[in-house]
Amino acid sequence: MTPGDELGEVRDLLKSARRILVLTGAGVSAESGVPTFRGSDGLWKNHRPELLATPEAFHRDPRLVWEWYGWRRGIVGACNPNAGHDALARTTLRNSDARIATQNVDGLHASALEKAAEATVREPLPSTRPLELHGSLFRVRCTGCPVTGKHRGPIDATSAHSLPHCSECGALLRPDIVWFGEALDPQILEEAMTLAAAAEVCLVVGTSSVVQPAASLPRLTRQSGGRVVEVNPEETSLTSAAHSSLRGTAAHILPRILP
Ligand code: BJW
Ligand code: ZN
Repeated sequence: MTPGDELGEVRDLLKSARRILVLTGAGVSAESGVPTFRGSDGLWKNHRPELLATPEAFHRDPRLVWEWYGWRRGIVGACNPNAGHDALARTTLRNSDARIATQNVDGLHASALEKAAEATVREPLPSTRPLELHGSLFRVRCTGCPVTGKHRGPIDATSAHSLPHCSECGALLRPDIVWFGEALDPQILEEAMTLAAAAEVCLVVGTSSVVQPAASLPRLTRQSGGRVVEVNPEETSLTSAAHSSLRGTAAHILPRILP
């Protein structure tokens, strides 16, 4: 089959399917200017995950961890959704049985959805909200009480005192992000697993598919008889288990395959 035939086949599949789960990773935001994690230009090339993205790292040196997340907020805050986010947003607005589950913490799917909803004068249903499996760069939670909330401002990491603190109990706030060794929000994970098992198609975009439990979602679709389609310029850990692998970038391929 030529790449053009495969593209057309996937387009037909997505046109006829109703229940679609889209699983995205850092690659979907790469063309917006957000760095990925693995690979030659990835964040983990120059930053050690065990010093920055674990609860132990935060306990040891909250200033260092907040400094890193403040830097990342600055990068992501200057980025906009790309044609891939936009195509996915239009699909989830049109089809209430299509849902995005993202490993990304950049909020770009939600921004694209807001933009698409404005363009159609259609209020997005709460059910179109992307499932943020690994949390958000722009939310915090308290280390001392159950407080959580939005937090978009710059981070002053010059001293332990200047870091964000809880207005309710005074304890240190932390990024509301799922670090290595931490459990995902059980409700969000449960919802993603249910959608994956029920999906006619799981469309997997821009993830190396090595981080669990997210990487197992497409396998649930496959086990229950659904199709798995991958969009990625590179081969990944999922490729051998995917029914189709479209080699190309998210911003190039997604507008060509989504109805
Ligand atoms: C393009 C493109 C373009 C480029 N278009 N594509 C052994 C030891 C220790 C732990 C484990 C272990 N084995 C398994 C584990 C568990 C661990 C895990 O999976 N580790 C693996 C790495 C081995 N998982 C966890 O710890 C998870 N929790 C857990 O398991 O809990 C269990 C538990 C249960 C009950 C109680 C307690 C615990 C949590 C995982 C959290 C992951 N967090 C991170 C960082 C924090 C977020 C942040 O700071 O931003 O999330 S890790 C990092 O990887 C980030 C990402 O969301 C995640 C996935 O990465 P992603 O998105 O796939 O990015 P890349 O860079 O890997 O890939 C980019 C892809 O895009 C590439 O394929 C490119 O080709 C492609 N691309 N340009 C399309 N233009
Ligand atoms: Zn508190």
